[in-house]
Amino acid sequence: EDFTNYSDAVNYTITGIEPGAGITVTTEKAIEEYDNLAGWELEQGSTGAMVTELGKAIDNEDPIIVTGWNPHWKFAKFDNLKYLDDPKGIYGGEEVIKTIVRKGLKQEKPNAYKLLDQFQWEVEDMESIMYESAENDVAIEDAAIQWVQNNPDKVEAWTEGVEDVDGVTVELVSTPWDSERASANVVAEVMRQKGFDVTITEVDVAVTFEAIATGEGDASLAPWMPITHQSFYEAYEDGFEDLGENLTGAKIGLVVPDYMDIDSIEDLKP
Ligand code: PBE
Repeated sequence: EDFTNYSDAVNYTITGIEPGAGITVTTEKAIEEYDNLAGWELEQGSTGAMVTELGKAIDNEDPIIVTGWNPHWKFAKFDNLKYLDDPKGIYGGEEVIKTIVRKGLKQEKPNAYKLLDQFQWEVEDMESIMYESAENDVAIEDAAIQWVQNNPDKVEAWTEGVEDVDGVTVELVSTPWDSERASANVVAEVMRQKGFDVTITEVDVAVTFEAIATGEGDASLAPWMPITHQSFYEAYEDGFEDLGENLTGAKIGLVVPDYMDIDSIEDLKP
């Protein structure tokens, strides 16, 4: 048996996540652009199912190729994962996560705008909430509240010059991944402490951008750029204001266990 023929073993299938994810769109593009991926398929489902499949494969030392990203706790849970090189640069290099707000927010809710504009944190901050939730079975909401309590210096920087308010509503629109659930819940908690009445609505990537562009939602901390959500961003960019990065050092790509003897997307056989 030829164990180096991973393509056959995985049935020419990449194990993906939700159909609406940016990484799903990007991977469809990779399948088109890499000649050696002609005839390959992206199996779509959910992040949970992907992680389950990945865990099973690793238990059996079976080959598997998944759509992966950082920050995510799978890299801590499985310490043997690697990104495949992407010589065509389809998945880009460094990704950042941005804050976008609806037009008019600055005039109508200046203190909310100021806080959102000042929010920015590090990969390690976001990961600590995700790990706490995944490893200790703590709800992201609770892990986020705990993080806010443990990080007064950061909270102080984000709230500098922000006045207390009395029940001003803020509608945060977010995507359903742990990374964005962490940022949304942290910012929501900090805003609540300043007197805002905050709701978080979790929707698809496309709906996130649409909601901010139409003014249905006030803000989102969820856009991954410049590659992951590029098509959504460009479709709606006339309708929102971009407040810049809230996190740098994110990444997306194709991920495999390191017992697989390949390094590049181009090593996959057609
Ligand atoms: N992700 C996590 C999302 C954004 C955050 C990379 C899975 C995606 O849209 O692909």
